[in-house]
Amino acid sequence: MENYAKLAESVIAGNEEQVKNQVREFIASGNAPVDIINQGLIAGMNVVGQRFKVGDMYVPEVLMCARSMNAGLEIVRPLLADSDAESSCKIIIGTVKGDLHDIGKNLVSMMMESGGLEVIDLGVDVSADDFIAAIEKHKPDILAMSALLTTTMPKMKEVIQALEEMGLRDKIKIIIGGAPVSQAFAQTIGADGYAPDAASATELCKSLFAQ
Ligand code: B1M
Repeated sequence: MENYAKLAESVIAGNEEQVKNQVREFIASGNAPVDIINQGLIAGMNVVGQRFKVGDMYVPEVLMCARSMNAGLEIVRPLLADSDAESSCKIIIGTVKGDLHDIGKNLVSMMMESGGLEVIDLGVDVSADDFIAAIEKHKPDILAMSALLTTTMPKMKEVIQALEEMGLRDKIKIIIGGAPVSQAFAQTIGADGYAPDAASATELCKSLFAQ
C-alpha cells in the first residue's frame, strides 16, 4: 500500500514542488491515477477544507493548497485522458454566477474527459446568459452546473428557468453538484440529476445520455 498520506500532507502544507515530485514518483511506480487523486490530492484538500471551516487556515494558505493540488492534477491529467473510451456525448460545465470555486468542477471535468465525454468548460462565475449562449452555440447533450456556496445555489434554478423561458429546457439534460447541493435540491429546481463526486457525475452523464 502506497503512502498517500505524505502526498496529502504536501497538499496541506501548500508545497507545490513537493506535490509535483511525489505525484511523479507515484506515477513512475505504477500507481493508479485515480488513487493518486482520491487518496492523496483530494484527501489533503479535504483536511484543508475542515481547517478552513474552523478558522485554523486562512484564504492565502487555502489558495496555496489549491494551487498545489491543481499542480498535481495537471500531471495526472494526461494519464486520465489516455482512456480510449469514445462517446459523442457533449457536456457544457461551469461554476455558477457569483461563485469562484473551481477545484471540484475541474476534477469533474477531468474525470468526464477521461471517461470519453466531450467537455466544454466555461470556467467560474458563469451567468445564465453565458450558459445559454454556450448552449445555443455548442448544442450540448448535458449541462453540468457546480456551486460551492449556499448563496449561489439559487443561481442554478435561475439558469433552468431561463432555459425554460427560451424554450430550450427540453433539448438538454441538466445535472448539478457541489458540496452544498443535494438530490433533493436537484428535484426542487427541476434538474435531471445530482452527483456527489466526479466519478458519479461521469456515470450519471453516461446514463442520461443513453436514455
Ligand atoms: Co471557499 N468556501 N470561499 N474558497 N472554500 C467553502 C465552500 C466553505 C464551505 C468553507 C467554510 O467556510 N466552511 C464556505 C461556504 C459556506 C457556505 O456557503 N455555506 C466557503 C466560503 C464562505 C468562501 C468565501 C465566501 C470566503 C470569504 O471570502 N469570506 C469565498 C467566496 C468566493 C466566491 O466564490 N465568490 C471563498 C473563497 C475560497 C477560495 C478562493 C479561498 C478557495 C477556492 C479556490 C478555487 O476553487 N480555485 C476556497 C476553497 C478552496 C474552499 C474549501 C476550503 C474547499 C473547496 C474545495 O475545493 N474542495 C471549501 C470548504 C469545503 O468544501 N470543505 C470552501 C475540494 C473539492 C475536490 O471538493 O469542491 O466539494 P468539492 O467538489 C467535489 C464535489 O462537491 C463534487 O465533485 C467534486 C469532486 O469529488 N462536485 C460536483 C463539485 N462540483 C460538481 C458538479 C457536478 C457533480 C459533482 O456536476 C455538475
